[in-house]
Amino acid sequence: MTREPAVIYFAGSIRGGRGDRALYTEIIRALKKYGRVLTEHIADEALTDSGECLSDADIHDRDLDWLRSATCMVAEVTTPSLGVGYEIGRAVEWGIPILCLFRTVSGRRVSAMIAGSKGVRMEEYGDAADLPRIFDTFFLA
Ligand code: 6IA
Repeated sequence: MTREPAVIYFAGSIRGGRGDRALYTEIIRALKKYGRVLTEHIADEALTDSGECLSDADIHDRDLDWLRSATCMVAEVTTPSLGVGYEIGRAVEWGIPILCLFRTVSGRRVSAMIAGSKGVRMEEYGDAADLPRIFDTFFLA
């Protein structure tokens, strides 16, 4: 049986902090093996408040439309982000499968509201080299 390519909503911190932006590029590259990524702009270096022409309300509504249309969500949660947490909550509510990626080396701990949610699959990793194994299990197992 052939498997349909996934429609992937990738979430990562924007106003929460851009320290992991380069890593988001690697994650998106690795995700493309499994399907279409709706949110490649998350890794865009040019994504700044000064360059954004949409209102906050337009961004919110557009992103939730994309999230609702996705077959799964992958969220990098090492850099804490209100927006990513909110998107995870909505995806849980809608029954969308969610993979959360967290880098243990950060010395941080993920919010209990994410780590403790039954709707979330949490995977800890060291660096991008660990992603193919995690993605194979999530998408192909
Ligand atoms: O609270 P945060 O900004 O860190 O939230 C990031 C999350 O919310 C991401 O996963 C995105 O899906 C969504 N999001 C938040 N802001 C934007 C945005 N521009 N464009 C697209 N998605 C967004 C906001 C203005 C920005 C250029 C600073």
